[in-house]
Parts: sequence; structure tokens; C-alpha cells
Amino acid sequence: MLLYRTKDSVMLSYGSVVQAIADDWDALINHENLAAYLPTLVSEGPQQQHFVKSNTNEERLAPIGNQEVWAAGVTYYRSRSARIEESQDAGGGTFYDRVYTAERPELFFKAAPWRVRGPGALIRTRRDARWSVPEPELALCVNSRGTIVGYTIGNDVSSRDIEGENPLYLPQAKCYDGSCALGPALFVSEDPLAPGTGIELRVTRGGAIAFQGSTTVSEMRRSPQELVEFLYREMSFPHGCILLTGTGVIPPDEFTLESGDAVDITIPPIGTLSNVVE
Ligand code: DO4
Ligand code: MG
Repeated sequence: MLLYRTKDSVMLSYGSVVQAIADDWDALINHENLAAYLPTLVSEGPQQQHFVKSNTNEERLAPIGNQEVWAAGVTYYRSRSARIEESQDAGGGTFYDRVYTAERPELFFKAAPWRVRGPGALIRTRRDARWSVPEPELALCVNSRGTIVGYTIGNDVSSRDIEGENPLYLPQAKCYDGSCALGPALFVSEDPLAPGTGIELRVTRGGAIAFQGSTTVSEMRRSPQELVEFLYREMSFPHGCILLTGTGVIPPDEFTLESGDAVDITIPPIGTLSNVVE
């Protein structure tokens, strides 16, 4: 089951049906037992003031309401190695290695909901950064009670020269206008994604592939539940939250995003999140 947000409604895609089912995203994702509740809305039919229509021509928005976006870091071995290299001059060799194996994960604030870009919208690199990369990540949608209710795709666009210069610059490397994209849909499921689920990144520049890489969720060192448990330990999320789970795909050091680059991230049960760099 996929949920799409549009300007006026929340659309449910279930089998061959695409149906407008709600207009309050926050209430919907916090509904008790969401995965069981959604099919009951489809069976109510048009006479219950629900209507079936195609949403292909409607503008899709990021699958987010009033949720904060948080992110986990260094959850894949590839990310650990890349950060150690980029932060060598700042003494990064040990703190990235230590967080990879530590019990407590790295968790950081990524974006306020109003700063998130949806599918098809422009993403940005910082004007004061020299080295910017997309980070394709599985994103968890977690309700106010700390239950994972679904999955979407996140792009944790980052400035690697700024985070590599000094770890205290991390918030500036991670949080700025256009640094977070989410979409195209929320895949609602009570079950975890299959370990073999792929996460694929493709960057196209001038019609040619500038970078392509992939990983699978089984490469993640921590479980989604473990990340949520740490995030919710001492923080309440009255509307729920979105939690990006870290990247396992890192372009080579000579790669940096350029204006006009098309960034496509695919995770099969969810779809493809496509954005262009402003
Ligand atoms: O600490 C650096 C950021 C890590 C990150 O964003 C990731 O591993 O995805
Ligand atoms: Mg990341």
C-alpha cells in the first residue's frame, strides 16, 4: 500500500485502486494500526464520499505533515570509511570509527518539515561548499507512539568539505534550504523491508550518467527499531517523525554535485525519488 500526498488530499494506491482517503496527513499516519485501517477505507467505496481517480496529473508533495526529520549517520561501513578519510585533518580517524561500533548511534536533526523538498522539486547545494553529495537513504515514518508505520526515500544532501573540516560543523553541512528531499510515496507496512531490498542512486549530468551506485538494507549495521528506540528515549514527537537511516552509497572523492544534475534514488517497494539540483 502506498500513500501519496497531493495539494488537497492523501491518495491511497492499493492494488488497482487509487483513491483519495483523507486530508489530514498527521491524523492518518498516527491512526491506530495504520496498515489494517487503510484497506477498510478502500472498501467503503464512492458512496461514502470517497472517490476513485487517477493521481498521475496531480502534483505530488513530500510525504510529510508536521513531522521533524531526523537522521542517523555512519550506519554503513562505506560511510564510516568515507568519513574517516574526509576528516583526517580534523582527527576524524577515531570518532567515526567509534560511533560505527558504539552502542549509541549517531542521530542528528536534519530538517523542519517546511524545509523538505518533495518529488520533482529542486534540491540545493550550499554556495559556500566545494564538495556536495547526495545521500540516498531509507527513511522511516514513525508515529507518535514510536511505531514504524511505513517507509519512504530520503536524500540527505550534504556538504562533505564542511563536515570534514570540523565535526562541530555537522549541522551546517547537513541543514540548509533544499538539503532534504523525501518521496515519492509512503510505503505502509507493518513488516520490516526484506534484507535484500536495494537502494540505488543515479546522478545524470547532460544526459550521461555521472555516478551510479547501490547497496542493500542488509548492509546497515543497526536495525530500524534500534535507531527509533534511541531517538524516542528522551524526546516526544506529538506528530511522529521521519528518520533517515544513513547512507551506504558514497560517490568517489572527485565527485561533487553540480547545478542541473538529475538525482534519482530508487528503493523498489517505494518507487523513485527524482530531484534536480538548483
Ligand atoms: O556524521 C556524518 C554524517 C553521516 C551520514 O549522514 C550518513 O552516514 O548517512
Ligand atoms: Mg546521511
